[in-house]
Amino acid sequence: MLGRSESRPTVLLTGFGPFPGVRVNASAALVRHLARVARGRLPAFRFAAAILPTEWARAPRRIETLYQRYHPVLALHFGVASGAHGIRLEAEGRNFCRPFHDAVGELPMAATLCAAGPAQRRATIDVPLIADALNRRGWRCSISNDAGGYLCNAVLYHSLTIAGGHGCRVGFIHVPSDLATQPLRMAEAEAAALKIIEVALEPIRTAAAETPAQGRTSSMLPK
Ligand code: PCA
Repeated sequence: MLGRSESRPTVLLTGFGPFPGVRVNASAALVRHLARVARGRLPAFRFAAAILPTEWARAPRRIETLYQRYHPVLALHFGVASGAHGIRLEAEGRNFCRPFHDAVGELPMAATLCAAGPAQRRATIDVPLIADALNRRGWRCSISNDAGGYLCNAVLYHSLTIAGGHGCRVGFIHVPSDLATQPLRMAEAEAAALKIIEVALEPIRTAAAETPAQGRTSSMLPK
C-alpha cells in the first residue's frame, strides 16, 4: 500500500552549492526553508528539496536522479545572480555553455549542452502570469530570456529536456546573491517563492480536477 507521502504528487525544489566567487550560495538556504514552509501551506503535495553541485558534469546527472526518484509534477530551480535586483524568472534555457570554471575548477566539455538538442527550451510554468502575481504583491519581479550560460542555464535546459518525458512543469528563478540585505531579504524571497509555487501549481490542480478518477495516475493531484 502506498503511504501518505508516496501518494501525493511531488514538487521538486533545487538550489545550488558554492561556486567561484560565491562561497555561500543563498539559494541553498532559500530552498531548504521554502520546502519546510510549503509542506505546511500545501499539504496535498510532497516537497523535495535538493542542493545541486555547481558542476558541469555532476549537476545534470543529479537532476536526472532526482526525476527518477521523485517523478515530480513541478520542478522549480533556484540560483543566485549577482546582478539580480529582485526575483528574475528565466523564460528559457539555451543550448550553450560559457567557458566558466565550475566549483571543482572544470570547464564545460563542449560549447553546447546537447549536440542534437534545440537551440532553446522554453520554461513550462506560466512566466508572465507569475511575474504579474508577484509584482501585484509588491515583490520586484522581472522576466529574462538569458539565464546566463553558466550552471543555472544548464540546469534549466537539462531539466526541461528530462521533464518532457515525465509530464512535469519546469521553471527557473534567479534571486540576488545576498538575501541578507535589501532589495530582497530571505523572508521576502521565501514569501515570493511560495507564491510562485502556488501559481505554478494552478494548471496542475485544474488538470487533475478535470481528469476522471479512474484515468488518474499516481502522479496526478488527488482532488
Ligand atoms: N548561480 C549560477 C550557478 C549557481 C548559481 O546559484 C548561475 O547563475 O549560473
